[in-house]
Amino acid sequence: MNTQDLLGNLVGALASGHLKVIDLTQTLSTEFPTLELPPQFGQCEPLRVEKVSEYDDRGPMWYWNNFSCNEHTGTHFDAPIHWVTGKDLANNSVDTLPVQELVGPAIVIDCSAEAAANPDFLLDVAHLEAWEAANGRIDEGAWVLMRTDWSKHAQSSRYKNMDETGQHTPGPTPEAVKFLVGRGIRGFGTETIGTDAGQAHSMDPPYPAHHFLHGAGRYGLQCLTNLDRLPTRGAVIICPPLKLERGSGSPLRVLALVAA
Ligand code: 23J
Ligand code: MN
Repeated sequence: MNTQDLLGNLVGALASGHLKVIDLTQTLSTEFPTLELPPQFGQCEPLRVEKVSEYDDRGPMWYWNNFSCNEHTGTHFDAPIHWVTGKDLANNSVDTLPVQELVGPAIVIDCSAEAAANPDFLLDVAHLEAWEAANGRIDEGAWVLMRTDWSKHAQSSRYKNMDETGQHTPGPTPEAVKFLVGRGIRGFGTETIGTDAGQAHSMDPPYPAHHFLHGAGRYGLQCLTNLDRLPTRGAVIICPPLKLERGSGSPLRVLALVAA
């Protein structure tokens, strides 16, 4: 195989528009909603921004800000070290994970109709088997993206959909996550605040997507958007988190390459 041709074809397809780049990232603002855990636990900080200068006395020719947030604020990546099940794996933090795995194929499981009808919708094994019957086997090394169109609620209270019992947002069943890990997927991405459903704290095990994905050294992506613009299969995503020392995750830009 001639590497120069491969990269030349890629550059040519990008330049000609035969390959489109789609942004799967939500704008990270100080208003962007963050995860709310039960009150006995530590909480996720939203983005904070403090201006240093804007072409003024503090910096006459430059504009810049200091910012801070949680590793899990906004559209973000989850590394295996985030969960106790992945704590002893090799290369389990964002600074050490293999970068080859940060560019790869993505498939989309469309749950948008089900999630619109039921905010507590759970993606189960039967749904995945029906997807495979229609589209072929889920590839080893694929990112599996759960489309719910929940990203469209990011500006409203429906994004978290809180009531006295917590968040009500869609996610996978424990069995569905085990099935996907068995297929050898690289990671699981959602349009909601977690890879887990809003009510996943009361599942067995609690937070099964985090439990099984990270225990198997697989990754998570959360708060994605524009999944309705991706094909069912055939997209390639690029999702490198920040290289934070021993980081459990990080906000990032997620891009998809799609044949036009
Ligand atoms: C910590 C505890 C529970 C959850 C999460 C974090 C996340 O969703 C996250 O952002 O990783 S469910
Ligand atoms: Mn996270």
